[in-house]
Amino acid sequence: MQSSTQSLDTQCRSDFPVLKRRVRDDKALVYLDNAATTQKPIQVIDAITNYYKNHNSNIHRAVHALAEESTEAFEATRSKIAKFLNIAHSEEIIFVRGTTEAINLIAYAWGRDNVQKGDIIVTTEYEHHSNIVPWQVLTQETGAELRYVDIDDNGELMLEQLDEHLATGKVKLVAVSHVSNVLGTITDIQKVIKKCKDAGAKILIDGAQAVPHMKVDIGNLGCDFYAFSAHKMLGPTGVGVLWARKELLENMKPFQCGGDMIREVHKQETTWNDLPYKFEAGTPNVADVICFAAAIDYLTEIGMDNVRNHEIELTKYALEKMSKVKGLVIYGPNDTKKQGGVISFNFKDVHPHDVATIIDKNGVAIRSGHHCAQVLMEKLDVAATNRASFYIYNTKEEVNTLIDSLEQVAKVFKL
Ligand code: C6P
Repeated sequence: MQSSTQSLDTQCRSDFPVLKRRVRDDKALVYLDNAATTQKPIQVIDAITNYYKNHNSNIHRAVHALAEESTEAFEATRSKIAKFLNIAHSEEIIFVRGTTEAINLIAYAWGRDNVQKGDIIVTTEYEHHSNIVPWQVLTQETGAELRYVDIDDNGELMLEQLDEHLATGKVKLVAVSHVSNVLGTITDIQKVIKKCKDAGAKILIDGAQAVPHMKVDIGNLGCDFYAFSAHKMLGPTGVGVLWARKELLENMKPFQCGGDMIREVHKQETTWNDLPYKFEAGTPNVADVICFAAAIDYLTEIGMDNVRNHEIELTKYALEKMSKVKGLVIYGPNDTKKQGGVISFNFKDVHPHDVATIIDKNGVAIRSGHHCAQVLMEKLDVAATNRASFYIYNTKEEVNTLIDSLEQVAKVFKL
């Protein structure tokens, strides 16, 4: 990374080899699909190569040198995450495959023993399927009820509905995104947590679109469960984190059985390992957990406030320019105080895939589709949207290319 007097994108862009790619008839790649997954800096790519070249070994088992080195590096990532998110007890950090697996772990290991007929689970209209379907399955199996907090016309949660649900006294769990992956809406998480605590309900936060983009202080949030994925914050795919309060984890049964999660096995019975290993069955994703540490180092060096400020600047710039493109409808708050670096939009009567295909010819990569949020699509009364999402390496010039490309679309469809 270069000097900090330069803009963030200038400081870090050259660390990302893929951003030098030319695509589609030699166009410069304009990667605006960061909410799906971010690109990886050379530091992360080198960390994985270094691990396989020099250290590869299973962990927590053998006593030889490589096993010791790998175990130490794996556990060092856990400690680094604890520091990054202000978590006092690193044994509360469970490595999983991603946000989806983290939420499923809670739905199975906590849900099956704590939710029953007559209970209510509350989620919201702007959740990713990963924070809806596990609760549908759980409530269908147990006879509990699944309720929603709706969104208003600005794409913000109608929290008075949460009050109504909590007032029943039957809510066991509220499961909510910290930041919506489609609208970019930032949930007033402190307010939601306070309401849940006052009502005695547990609270799970899907932080997949928050931890990569802003400072998150899990230690002081006061929630019960928090989930996020490494691949959305410069890290590798196949690694995610579930954080949960120790006493909850201690009282939960294991999610999967075998390998590291075991203390003693006899013919008819088994005892479980201590936290966090009780929830880390089998050989974990050692290489990717270890190289995730390089991603955290990279973000720490930048500073999460700088990450957020850069996204605010780009999003504000993009929203202003997009509001002038003919026929373009923008969903969500349209206000960077309440919105992360995500903008969803449609051209009236033009299918989002057509928009994405046309602008891809200019090298502009956005996502089109339902974004794994079909409940939200139903609410917006659309089958799909286009979505541009920004990260540390994106530039105002790239936003200009997006806008020029959208103007081309408007011309093609005579809007
Ligand atoms: N959203 C997107 O393009 P996994 O796949 O387990 O790492 O993350 C799932 C997930 C859960 N919650 C939120 C809010 C998310 O945004 C995602 C992943 C990607 O929006 C892929 S669908």
